[in-house]
This record gives sequence, C-alpha cells and structure tokens, in this order.
Amino acid sequence: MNRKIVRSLLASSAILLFSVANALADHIPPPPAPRIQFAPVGAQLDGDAIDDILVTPGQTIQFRVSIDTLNLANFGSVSYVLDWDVAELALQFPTGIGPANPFPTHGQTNLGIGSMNFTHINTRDQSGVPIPSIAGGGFVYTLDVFNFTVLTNLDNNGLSDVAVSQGSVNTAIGFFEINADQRVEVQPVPEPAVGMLSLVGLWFLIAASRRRRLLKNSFRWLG
Ligand SMILES: [Ca+2]
Ligand SMILES: [Ca+2]
Repeated sequence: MNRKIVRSLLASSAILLFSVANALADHIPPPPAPRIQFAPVGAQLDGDAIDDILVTPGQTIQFRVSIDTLNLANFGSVSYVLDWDVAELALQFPTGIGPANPFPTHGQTNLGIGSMNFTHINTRDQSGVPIPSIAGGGFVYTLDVFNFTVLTNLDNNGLSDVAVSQGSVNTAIGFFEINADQRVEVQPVPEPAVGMLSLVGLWFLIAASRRRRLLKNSFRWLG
C-alpha cells in the first residue's frame, strides 16, 4: 500500500470518527439540572423557530413560572428575569404568588419597559428552605402567576413575547446560575383563508341553485 493510499485512508477514518463523535454528542441528553420554566409552553404552529400560542385580543392569558429543583441543594433565594412584548401583552398587577411558593418574602424590580426581575427570599435563613424530594426528579414550586391582557397589536413576527432568563439561586455554598432560557410567541388566530371562503360560497350557490331547480320541477309537476 503506498503512502498516498495510507494518507487517504487515515483522513477518511478521521472524518468518520469526527462524524460519529458529533452524532453521539447530538444525542447525549443534557445532565439533569435545576431550571426556571413556565407554562403554557406553546407549540410550533408555523415556519419560524419559536413556539406559538394562539390568542384573541381582549382575552387574559395566564403564565405560571416555576422552579424545578432537580439535583439542587436547599436554597435561600431564587431570582429570574421576565421579559414580555408590551406591544402585544399588558401585564396585570398585582402579579400572583404561586400557591405552594415556600418563600416568605417576595420582591420585584422594574428593569425597563417589559422587563422585570422577580426574587423570592427566605430572609430568616439564607442557607435555604427545605426542598421536598420526589423519586426520579426534582420538586417543582410554582413561584409566580402572571396574567396578561392580550392587546390588539398582535403580530405573528416570529419574535419572543414572553421569556424567562437569568435564573439564579443562593444556597449554603453560595450563589450560582441555573438554567432559565424559555420563550414563546403569542399570535392571532388565523383568519379563514380566502380560498376556503370561496369554496364555502360556491357550496351555498350550488345548494341554492339545486333548491330552485327542485322547486321549479315541483311546480311543473303540480301544474
Ligand atoms: Ca412559531
Ligand atoms: Ca407575536
């Protein structure tokens, strides 16, 4: 085997190994970790990257933000940022505290238009509140309940309308960041397509014409 063939074989093997490693990396699930999350999560309804929720102007839509305490030590406080599009949604005040939120003190800071920081603190004991554990996972506390009024400027623009980010907790061993990276878009219920309207119109025309013909035939038979 000459050197050229050996070099070529080595290069092919390296490319194959790289591809296999990449494929494996794509399929390795991320390690379980505590995170801030919200519901409803929405669903993919169109061609852009963000998940969607269909809404109607004037309605109230509720989002519940929670912390999944998976693999987390007891914590003395939790904090995150909520961002929303003020052109499409108006946050109703006062905001609500989750029914099982274990923290005695709650804070919120305005960070700018459509951006607020929410903090829940156990001021009596910064080393943490006890976290109940459940088999196979963390314990989920609902931290906040947000009601938004849907505005008339709804836009299906593929941009985030509600998002959480910058999650952090304080435990006995100090502050650290936790995963908080979720967003969703709200968009108007689509109008029926013009083609569909035309089909419905056509069906009515055919039905009316058939009825007229039947009536005409009945009169002819009677006469
Ligand atoms: Ca979408
Ligand atoms: Ca939107």
